[in-house]
This record gives sequence, structure tokens and C-alpha cells, in this order.
Amino acid sequence: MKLDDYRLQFITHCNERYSYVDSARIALEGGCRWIQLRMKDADEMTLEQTARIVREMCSEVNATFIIDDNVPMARKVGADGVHLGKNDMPVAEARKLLGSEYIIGGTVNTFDDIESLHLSASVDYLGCGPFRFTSTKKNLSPVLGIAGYRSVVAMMREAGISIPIVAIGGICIEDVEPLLEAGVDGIALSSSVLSADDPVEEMRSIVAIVNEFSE
Ligand code: TZP
Ligand code: MG
Repeated sequence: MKLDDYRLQFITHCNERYSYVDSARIALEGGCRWIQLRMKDADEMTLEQTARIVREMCSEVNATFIIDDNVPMARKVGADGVHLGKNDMPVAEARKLLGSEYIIGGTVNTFDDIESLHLSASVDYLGCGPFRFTSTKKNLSPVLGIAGYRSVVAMMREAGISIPIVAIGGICIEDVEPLLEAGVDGIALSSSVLSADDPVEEMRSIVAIVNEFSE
């Protein structure tokens, strides 16, 4: 993917109003073109069924589709890639299995994490967070805030590391511009869209902010 393709990722979730599939549909309808299917507690069969549906939905609009954690599932359903957390399969091992065509994202919280990923593996983008507290993820690392991203981005530039960095965790529409101004390449979010009165419209507004910033 080129840098502009890493600007905005929607992470699927479910709540009282929406299923995982609904959440992906909302994001796509709102113009987001990068979906991560994240179903932490799902069994393999449910994950596969959902992944096949979301794969199809993404293909219809030319959106990128990646799956959290599960490398074999990404291959099985023809996803475009995976997102790997710190306790998942190591990025280097995933790269061996997937080859160079798949997108691999890795979770980082600090510049040290970024340096070690950079040295040890060919990762396509970094999911760096959390920006602020979020209940979407359990066992959250310390929050970075805007200042945290500024400093991580500065250290990356200093070290000549140019992997796209995507901010994640508790991000609302008001945070998008300040985060991009702080130097991150992209934004990943979930609950602020799903909890909006009109989630499709919320996604549309976020897409517009991101596009305006990229121009
Ligand atoms: N990793 C760090 S925070 C997070 C993940 C998957 C959840 C992001 O979702 P939300 O609802 O936008 O905080
Ligand atoms: Mg994970």
C-alpha cells in the first residue's frame, strides 16, 4: 500500500446496537477503505464466517481487509493482511508464512518497541497507542497523549525509521487533526464511530478530515 492508504483504519466491534458485520458495513458506507476484523473472543468458526462476509463487503468497494491476530485465517479467507499484537505470532514469523504480498501491522507502545520491530522484522505499518484510555481493549499499555506521539515521531525521524505509524486507542473525531498534525501517518478507531448518533455520518466526517489533511 502507499502511504495514503494507511490514513484511516476502522476496527470492527459490536455493541448493543450493532454486530461486527454491521460495524464494518457502517465504516464502508461512511467511506472508510481499510477494515480490521477484530473479534477477540470468537471461536474459529464464527471468525471464519464473519471474515468471509467482511472480505466480500470490502472487495465490493475495493477496501483493504485485514484480520487481527490470526495468520492462518487471513490466508484461508483471502484477507489482505493481519494485525499482530505483542503476544501474537512474531511479525518475522508471519512474514515467512505470508510472503511479501500481505500487509502486516504490528502493535507498539514505545519507541523501543518500534526500534526492535524495525530491526527484527519487515512490518508494513505500526499501530501505536493507546492515545487515551479505551474500554475496547483489555490490558491497556500506558496512554501516549499528543505529546507521546510527537516524541515518538521525532525519535523515528532521528533514527531514520520511516514505517507508517497509525495512532490508536480512544480516538474521537476531535482528535484526528491534532494527531495528524503531531506527525502520525494514520488513525485507527472504533468506538467513537459506533457510539455516535449517526455512525455513518460520523465516519464520513472523519474521512473528510483525513482526506483534507492528506491533500
Ligand atoms: N489497540 C489499542 S487500543 C485498541 C486496540 C485494538 C482499541 C481501539 O478502539 P477504540 O474503540 O477506538 O478505542
Ligand atoms: Mg492481537
